[in-house]
Order: sequence, then structure tokens, then C-alpha cells
Amino acid sequence: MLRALIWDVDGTVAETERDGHRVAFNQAFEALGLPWRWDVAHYGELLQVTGGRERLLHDMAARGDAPTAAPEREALARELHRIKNAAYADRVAQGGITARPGVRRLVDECRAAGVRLAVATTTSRSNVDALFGSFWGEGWTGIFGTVVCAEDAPLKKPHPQAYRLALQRLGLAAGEACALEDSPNGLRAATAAGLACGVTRSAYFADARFDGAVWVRDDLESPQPMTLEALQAALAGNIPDL
Ligand code: XBP
Ligand code: MG
Repeated sequence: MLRALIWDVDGTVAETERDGHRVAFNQAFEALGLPWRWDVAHYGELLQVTGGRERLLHDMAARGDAPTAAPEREALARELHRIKNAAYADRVAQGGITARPGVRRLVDECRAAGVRLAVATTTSRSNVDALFGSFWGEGWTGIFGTVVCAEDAPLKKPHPQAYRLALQRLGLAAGEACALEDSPNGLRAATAAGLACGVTRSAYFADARFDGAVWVRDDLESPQPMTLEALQAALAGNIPDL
């Protein structure tokens, strides 16, 4: 029996990475007078590293023009990340990012059927506030009653901490919930927490392997709508034509 649906955010609820976070990181580099810019292809490689601050530190480690001392590097990453998140929130507020196909419909179906909605993400809380506030309004926390972000679960995906904490806060066993993800790291995190996980591939992970997913598709609408009924059938092992 499905009691809750646990959503990843970046890539799953919306295509936030290429035109959201990436652009905002570049705005942060510019704001601090740094010549660094992350193009679309390089950012795709950097997405192997989850967490924006961790991504910055990883990139700095490969640069000759980054601070050499660790404390300086960490301070710079923290400042860049703060500026990036503010720029991201501005982009979202301007309406620059839309929900992926079927997301709003499936959320509405869950609400109507009494299936609880939760979030398990590696992203900072401010980014979820900005995005979900723009999609569902200021009262979005009344819709997604359980929200686990980077601040709650510092061990980032593929570590299962965010999903384990979401289940704990929901008061549910893994078998009573299902996760929705877009990336191999996210899938690994969900399955390591014992959850069944469906995958809607996002742009950066269109060709990735998703071994262990309950189902894998391009989005929640095609080839036909992933309804709550279809989701439950898939969880029961009945996956006729997804
Ligand atoms: C999301 C991330 C995040 C975002 C940026 O992964 O890895 O780092 O890219 O957000 P997932 P922050 O979708 O698997 O949760 O800069 O706040 O980290
Ligand atoms: Mg994701």
C-alpha cells in the first residue's frame, strides 16, 4: 500500500540544473570578479559531485588559479554558494523555470487520494523554498508535509541519509513509500534506503543507466500518464506498458 511519494527536486520536479543552478553559479563567479565559467558540457561532468559547495571545491581542486590553502578555498566556496543560491532564487522568481510534465498532475492526484507528499533532496532549503513557492505558492509546506534538504542531511546522495530521514519523519517503513528520481546518484540513495524508485530521466542523465529502478521513462506524461494507479501497479510488480 502506497502511503507516501518522496520527490527529488533538481531534475525531477523541474529541469533546474542547466538553466538554473549552472547559470547562477556563473553569475556568482562574475560577481566576485572570477574568470571561471561553467559551460553546459562541463557542468554535466560536475554533476557527478552532488551538492553545490562540494561541486565548487571539486572544480577548484582541478584549477591552477584557485586559492591553494584549504581554509581560503572553503571560504570562497561558501561565499560563491551563497551568491549562487540568491541568484537562483531570483531566476526562479522571474518565472524562468517550469515544472516538468505531469508533476503538478501527480501531486494533485496524491493529494486527492490522501497519499502523503515528501521531499528528499541534496539541495539547500532556500532553493526548495524558491522553487516550490513559485509552483505551489507560499503554502507549499502544507502540501509537502515532510521536507528533507541539504541542511537536514549533510551526507549527500548517493548516501541514503536524506531518504532515511524522510521515512523517519513520515513515520513509515520503506515498503510504504516510493521515490521519484532523475539521476543515478539519486536512484542509488533511494534504493540504499530500501525504497522502490521510479526514474524520470532529466536532460543531463538522458543516456545514463538506471539499474534497479522500478521503471525508467522520459517524464511523467509520456508515453502515457504515470497516474497514481499506474504507480501502485508498478510497485506491486505489475508493469505492463510503462
Ligand atoms: C542536487 C544537487 C544540488 C544542486 C544544487 O542533487 O546535487 O547540489 O545541483 O543545489 P539531487 P545546491 O537532485 O540528486 O538532490 O547548490 O543547494 O547544493
Ligand atoms: Mg535530481
